[in-house]
Amino acid sequence: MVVDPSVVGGGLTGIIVADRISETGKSVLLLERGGPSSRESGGTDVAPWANGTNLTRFDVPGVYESFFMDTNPWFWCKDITLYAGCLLGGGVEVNGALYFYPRDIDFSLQAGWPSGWQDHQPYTDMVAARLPSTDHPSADGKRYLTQSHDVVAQLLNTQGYKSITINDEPESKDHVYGYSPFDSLGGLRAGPVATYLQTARKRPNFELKLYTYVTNVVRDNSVITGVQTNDTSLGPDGIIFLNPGGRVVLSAGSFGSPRILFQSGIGPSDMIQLVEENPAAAARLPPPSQYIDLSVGYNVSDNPSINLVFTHPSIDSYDNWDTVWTNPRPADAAQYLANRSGVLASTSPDLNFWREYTGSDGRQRTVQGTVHPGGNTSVRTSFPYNTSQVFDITLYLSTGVTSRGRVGINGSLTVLPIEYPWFTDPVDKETLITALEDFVAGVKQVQGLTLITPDNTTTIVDYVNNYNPTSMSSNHWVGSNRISTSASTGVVDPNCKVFGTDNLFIVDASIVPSLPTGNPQGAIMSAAEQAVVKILVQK
Ligand code: 6FA
Repeated sequence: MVVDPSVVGGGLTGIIVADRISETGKSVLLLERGGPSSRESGGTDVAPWANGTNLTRFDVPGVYESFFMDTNPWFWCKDITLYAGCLLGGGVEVNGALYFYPRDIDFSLQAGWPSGWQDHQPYTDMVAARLPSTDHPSADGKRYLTQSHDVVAQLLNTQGYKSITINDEPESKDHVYGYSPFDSLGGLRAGPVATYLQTARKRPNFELKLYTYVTNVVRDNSVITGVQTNDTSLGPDGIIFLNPGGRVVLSAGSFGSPRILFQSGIGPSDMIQLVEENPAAAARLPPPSQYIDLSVGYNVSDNPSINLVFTHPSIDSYDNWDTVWTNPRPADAAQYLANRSGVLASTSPDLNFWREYTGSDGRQRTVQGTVHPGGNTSVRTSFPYNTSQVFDITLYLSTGVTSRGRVGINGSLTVLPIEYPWFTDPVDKETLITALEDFVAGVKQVQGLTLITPDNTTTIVDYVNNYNPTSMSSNHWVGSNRISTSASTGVVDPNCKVFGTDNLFIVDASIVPSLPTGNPQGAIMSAAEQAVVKILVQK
C-alpha cells in the first residue's frame, strides 16, 4: 500500500485531521491501534440493562464512572501506566465529556504558542459548529441530579461568584460558576467519532484501518518514507510506503506519539538507548548517525488536582455510581432507553467554577472546581458519615501552571512518567492550597454542609502534603512534543513539523505547550483545526 498522507492514531485529534485533510481531496489513511467504540463505529460493548439495543458503554454518558471500576477494562491502554483510551476515538470515548471552549489566553504567546497561533476563534468556531456544547445533555432538555450544583452554588454565592452559561462566556473565568457543559448530542456521548468521522467516511479518498499498531516511521535521514505497522497485509513487513511528497501526521496522543518518535530514533539519547536494548525495536531504528536529538517527553504538564469530599442532607450520591453498569435504578434505565433522557444522559459532573489567583511570583493562575455527586472512594475519615449524602469537589490548578515533568519509556517500551509534573514549582502548590483554604472557609455559611475529607482533624496543608501523588493526575497531559520556534526548546516547529524532518508532523495533545483553561479537549480540537490549515499550506 502506498499513501499520501497517513495519520497515526484515531483519537480526538487524528479523526479531525483525517477528516479535514480528506476534505481537500487528498487520499488519507487513518491508522488506529484499537477497535470500534461507539455504536456508529461498530462497537458492541453494551451494558446488561441495555441488552438488545446498540447503545454501547461509549454512547451512554451515565456509565462513565464504571470505566474505573470495570473488572475487564479492555479500553484502557495496557502499555501506558496512566489512563489513556486505546480504541477508536481515543481519550474522548472514555473521558468525563466535560467540554469547554478555549479562551484567548490559551493560545497566547505567554502560554508558549508561537506567533501566528493567537487567532484561534475561527478554528474554535469550526469546532463548535461541528460539535456544539450543551449544559443540559438530556434529550428532553431537562436537568437531573442537580442537588450538588445547588448546594455548591449557595456556597459560591456567599463568596461573590456569579452564575453564567459557561460556554456562552468563555473569557469569564474569575468568580464564575455554571452547569457543566458536555460534548453530547441527543443524550449520547458525541465527540469526533459521531461527527468528523462520519463525514470523512463518506469520502472515497478516506480509509480507516483499525487494530493497526504503528511502532515507528521509516526514514532516510530527514525524509519519512513509510510507516511501520504490525499488519503485514498492508505492505512488506507491515510497512506502508508514502507516495513521493507524502506526509505522516502523528496523532497518537501525549504518550503514544513520543513512543513512536523514540522508536524512530528521535528523542533524547537515554530513551533511544532503551529502544536499542530491545532487539525487535532496535532492528527498526535508523543508523545512529541519523538520530535526531530533541526534547521528546520533556515539558509535560497536567493539572494538579485535589479532591474534597462533603455531605449535605439534600444530596443524592447516586449510590456512588457503583451500579450504573450492572444494575442502575430501574426508572432511570427505562427513561434513558425510552428517549435518551434522565440521569444517565450525563456523566457525573454537574457544576464547574473558576477563580483567578496571583501567586507570590506575580504570575496569574486560574483554579477550577468540578463538582460531582458521589465520591465515596475519596473519603478519608474515621468519623461516621451518611454515604448516600456524599459529593465531591475536585479543585485543579488550571491556566498558569508552571510545573513540568517528563514522560518516557521503560525497557519493555511501556510509557510511564519519569518525573511527575505536579508541584515541581512550589508556587503552584502554594496557590492551590490558598484556593482550597478559601473554598472551605465558606462551608459554615451553608447549613448542613459538612467537609468530611479532609476531616476536622486534618489541616488543608497537611492534607495536600500527604496527598498520594498518583491521585493528583487530571488525565489532561500535554506538552510531551511541545510546539516551539526552536529545536532547543521544542519538538515541532510552528507548522507542527518535527524539527530535523521534511515530512513528519504531530497534531495532538502532545504539542500543546501549556494547559488551557478547564479540561482540554475543546482547546485541543481548536488547535487541531488550526494545525491542519498550517500543514496544508506548506509545500
Ligand atoms: N478532557 C476534557 O476536555 N474533558 C474531560 O472530561 C476529560 N476527561 C478525561 C478523563 O476522564 C480521562 C480518564 C482521560 C484519559 C482523559 C480525559 N480528558 C478530558 C482528556 C482528553 O480526553 C485528552 O486530552 C484527549 O483525548 C487527547 O487527544 P489526543 O488526540 O491527543 O489523544 P487520544 O488519546 O484521544 O488519541 C490517541 C489515539 O491514538 C488513540 O485512539 C490511540 O488508540 C491511538 N494510538 C496511540 N498509539 C498508537 C499507535 N502506536 N498506533 C496506532 N494508534 C495509536
